[in-house]
Amino acid sequence: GSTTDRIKILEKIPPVANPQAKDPAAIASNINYHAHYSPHFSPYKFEPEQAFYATAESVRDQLIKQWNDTYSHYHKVNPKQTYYLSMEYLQGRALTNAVGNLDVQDAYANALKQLGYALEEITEQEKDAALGNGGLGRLASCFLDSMATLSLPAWGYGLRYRYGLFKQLMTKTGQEEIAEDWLEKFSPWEIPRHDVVFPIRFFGQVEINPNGSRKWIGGEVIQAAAYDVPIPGYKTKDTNSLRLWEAKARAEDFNLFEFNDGKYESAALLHSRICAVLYPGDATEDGKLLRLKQQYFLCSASLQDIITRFKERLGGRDKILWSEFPSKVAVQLNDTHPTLSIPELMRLLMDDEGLGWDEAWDITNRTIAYTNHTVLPEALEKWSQTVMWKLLPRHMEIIEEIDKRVRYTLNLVNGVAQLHSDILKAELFSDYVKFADNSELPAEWESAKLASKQQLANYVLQVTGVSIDPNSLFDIQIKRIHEYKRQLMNIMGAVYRYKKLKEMSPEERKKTTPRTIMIGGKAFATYTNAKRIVKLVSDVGAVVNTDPEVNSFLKIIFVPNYNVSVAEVLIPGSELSQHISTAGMEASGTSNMKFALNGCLIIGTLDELMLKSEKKLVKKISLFLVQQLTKFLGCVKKESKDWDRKKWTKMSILSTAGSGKFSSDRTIGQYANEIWKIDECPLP
Ligand code: TH1
Repeated sequence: GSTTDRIKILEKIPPVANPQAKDPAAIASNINYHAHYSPHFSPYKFEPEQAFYATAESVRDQLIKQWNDTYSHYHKVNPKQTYYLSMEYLQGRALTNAVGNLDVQDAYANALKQLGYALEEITEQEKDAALGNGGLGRLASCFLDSMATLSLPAWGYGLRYRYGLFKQLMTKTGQEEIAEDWLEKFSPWEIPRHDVVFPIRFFGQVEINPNGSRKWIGGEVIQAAAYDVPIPGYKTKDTNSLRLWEAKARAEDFNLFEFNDGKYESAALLHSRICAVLYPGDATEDGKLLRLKQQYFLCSASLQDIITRFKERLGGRDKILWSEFPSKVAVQLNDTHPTLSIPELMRLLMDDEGLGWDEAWDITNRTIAYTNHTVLPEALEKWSQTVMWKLLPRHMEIIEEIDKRVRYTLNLVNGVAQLHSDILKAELFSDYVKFADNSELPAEWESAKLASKQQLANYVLQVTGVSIDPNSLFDIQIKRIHEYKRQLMNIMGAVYRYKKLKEMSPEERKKTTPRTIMIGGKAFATYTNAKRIVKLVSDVGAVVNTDPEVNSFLKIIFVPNYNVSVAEVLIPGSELSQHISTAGMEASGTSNMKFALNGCLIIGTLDELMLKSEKKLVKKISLFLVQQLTKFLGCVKKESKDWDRKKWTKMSILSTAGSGKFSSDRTIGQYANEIWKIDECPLP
């Protein structure tokens, strides 16, 4: 309808602030209330964008109730709580997830229908929250979801980047990066906490007191301000928090005289830019000073907050028993990025709370755990001692002391994968095999897959202008573009396929399985080879897709701007996906599990087959990485022969049936039992 039609509809529905609305009519009134009284837009417009914000605010009201209840429940029970520290979270869109978890999907769809909209049209309006690069950030977001779903008292801590991962625009020259302005209008999901602010120091010097204790003083101090994002669980009322820190200059540090003098770049203002942008590298080294500052900022703010909460929950006792700290707090570090948490906790315990080294070290050891995500040497962050001594002098003293004392003790670290080559053994799934052969399930399975493929085809047409056939085999590779992930080998395979098709007679071509190869992913802006691969894929596509002789048998698509919501369209529509990183280089990969769960067959590198020659090759990552092309094509050929619809469907059903182990709920359940030793704490 037109703008005037929509306003007429709104006039018939009284705006009512009823955050607990459950039935469609009351929800429609509540949405109308936000359209009028949350003054972000003119109430004389009710276009899809405004409708999205009003709907999101209405849903947020329901979340806030549960979020408050959960918080006060934890406060009362005072259970041991986990804090997940990560420099990255790839949350994607929140509205669909929130209405699903609150179990109000139908009610909201109905309410929006009364307001002249389809729910899908409204959810499409939301910008992705892309505060991460790839697998590591998405894993953190899946973990938050699972922690709430399992009713675990567990919070996430991260940074509120003003700009998240760049938007990828495809032009004639290849990828172009555009700033992702996810906060342009505002985010309906964040709750600014003006009451939660901590000072963060940089530079300065260490003062030694007469009694021998040490104190870090001077330098520059800025503020960390909290923004909370409610994280609802599935089929539970428990709603946890993702607390994102924003950097702010302190008013007293803002030198008005200097500013009036035309000196706009005062130290205070420079520091307030710490959270300006996410570092857009995925598993790459980055020794920049600003990144180190970001990391320390996250660690210090989060630990000060954790200690404050520990003190608040003493239950009226005035004496703090620090030995109790590890029985109330578990901190998980997502890769090396937040490891400054270790010297920071030591510093806070010793210098601020007056504990001795041994006690502080014992507490730190029992509180903090670390997960490793990669073996790529270039991803191990290194900082020069000169920079560290300047920026964090007290931490360097502590780090040197730790190094002296524990250099020869081996600590246990957990990784993100386990080789389980026998996991898909058919006998494990004998029950499922019966279902896979059952006469009704395969047909339903195939039609569900076809519907998802149709949606994907519509999406591809919309973003690339190329129409693809939902009856062709959908072969997908989506991940950050990296030489070790071997998108180059995949596209060379596609070129080989194209050449073979060109050589065939029309009759021979008709006997082949029509295939649509889709590749998507972002390349780090200064990673030249990765950007050349992006360009190559789209150029090969331009040739193949316009070749009338073969384009009904093969299409090659570069899917632009791969992100969480694009993945939500691609993965359900996939039949075959590529996980062909060089052997030993991919810590685990995570999209592989999402594909398998969605009934997609996956082609992967077998780590056990790691060849000596390949081992040598990967040391210096180079375009010779396509050496494995022949082997890859052999594998692809075998999979082509397997392309018998009935057989595929059975394999697909077994793939989904066998992927329960890869649910992040299972992972988090195991973390809770084995590492954090925390119990569930559901709302009564
Ligand atoms: C990824 C790994 O490459 C991937 O194999 C793994 O499945 C995923 O983490 C989740 O565990 C990593 N992403 C990053 C990003 C940065 C630094 C290191 C890694 S490892 C910035």
